[in-house]
Amino acid sequence: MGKFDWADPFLLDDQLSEDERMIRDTAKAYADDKLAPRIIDAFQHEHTDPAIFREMGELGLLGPTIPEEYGGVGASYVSYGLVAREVERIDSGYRSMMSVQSSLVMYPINAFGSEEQKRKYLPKLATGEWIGCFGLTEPAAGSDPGGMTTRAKKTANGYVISGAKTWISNSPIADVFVIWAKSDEHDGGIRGFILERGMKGLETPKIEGKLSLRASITGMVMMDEVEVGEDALLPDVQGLKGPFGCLNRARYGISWGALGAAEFCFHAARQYGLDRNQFGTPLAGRQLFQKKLADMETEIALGLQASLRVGRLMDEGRFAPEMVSIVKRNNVGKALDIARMSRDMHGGNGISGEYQVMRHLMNLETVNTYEGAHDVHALILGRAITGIAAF
Ligand code: TGC
Ligand code: FAD
Repeated sequence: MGKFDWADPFLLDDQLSEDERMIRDTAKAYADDKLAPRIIDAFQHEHTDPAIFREMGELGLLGPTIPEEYGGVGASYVSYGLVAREVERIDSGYRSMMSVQSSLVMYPINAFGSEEQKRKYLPKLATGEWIGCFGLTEPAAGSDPGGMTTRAKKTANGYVISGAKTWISNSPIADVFVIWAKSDEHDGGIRGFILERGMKGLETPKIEGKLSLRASITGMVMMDEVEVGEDALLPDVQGLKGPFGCLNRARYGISWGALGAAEFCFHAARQYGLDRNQFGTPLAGRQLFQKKLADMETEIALGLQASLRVGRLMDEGRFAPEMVSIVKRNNVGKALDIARMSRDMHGGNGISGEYQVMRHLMNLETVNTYEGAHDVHALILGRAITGIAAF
């Protein structure tokens, strides 16, 4: 008979390769030593530290799946998920900074970019010397990005881009902007462009006062006739499958990351229940308390197995976007429930920043909405199940 480990009930650790365990351990050590000591203050003061990109870059945590010749480490998607889990165990905002850079900026340049674009941008994004952002959402086009109004007009030497993107992670501190726009040269088809800080007509105002993801800066990208050369166009993709191809990877990473946040909240509730006595016994000795812990452990264990399976299929080139919708939707929804439950189990202390569970709860509200809102993923699955689009 095997031994039962409450913190790793299905022995996930045994399902990983040595390389995967190594990158996971690197991410965990970094998260514990460098991110955990910063987060309470950073969240409280809405402070984003750009040095985090360089620190992550030094350890190979940015764009880990990108080939070595462009600055990545050629790691598996399972490794990428494990990194997201460790970083988000500390804070969803830190994972956001990492996943935008990796899946939404480095991935499209590697997958859809020219050789010159790859050589110019990827190595500096991999070290964190340059920070990237991804502009898809607009004030009037969120869940329906096909409704975007940002336009790229063809000129003699390139394009002129005008429009506004909103809710863009990293934008106020970004050097490199992957922007999706409708191009008149391509019959209004959606194309990707790489813009750079300092271009005339490009502004990136910060969105102030978020109550969620406060350690990850968010802003707009305002483009007023920004002139770019031909070399700004990502040559190898046209249509929504460009941005969605990036989102598949980022959403998959989030499915692991959200469970990292859930694990933090589960472990914190367990410890709190062991330490805190009421009515003469530890709270952890009460049936209702134990049922909640059992529910948390069950959902986390099942969700991790599902993400691992999708990651393995991604590494084999056999994943379908709907698989990603299942794990993004389920794991984030369950993480949100777990964070809320953990907050409740901490009683009054649960609302203080010091205990950190309420911060995770507030963060997960964003995670449930971005990268395809919870209900939008239900509709993606509903379409696959019935053949009828209900968007
Ligand atoms: P639809 O007709 O379904 O598809 C249009 C074209 O795109 C293709 N496609 C995909 N390709 C690859 N992967 C996927 N997941 C794909 N989904 C669709 C599709 O095959 C088709 O190609 P083609 O060649 O036939 O033209 O498009 P629709 O307009 O009906 O879309 C509906 C819906 C709901 C699926 C979609 O719009 C959606 O997913 N909406 C959610 C929007 C979203 O996720 N936005 C995320 C913004 S980025 C962000 O939040 C970053 S936060 C990061 C952080 O800080 O961590
Ligand atoms: P809406 O689309 O207006 O949706 C509002 C509600 O309506 C949701 O509950 C949704 O589920 C529901 N709904 C929508 N359509 C339907 C339907 N057909 N049927 C039933 N219900 C529906 N975007 C980027 O491009 N890049 C980024 O880096 C980025 N970072 C972000 C960071 C933060 C902190 C946040 C909050 C958002 C970020 N986003 C980013 C934007 C994010 O992807 C969008 O907020 C998200 O896609 C939802 O769009 P929306 O906010 O316009 O909501």
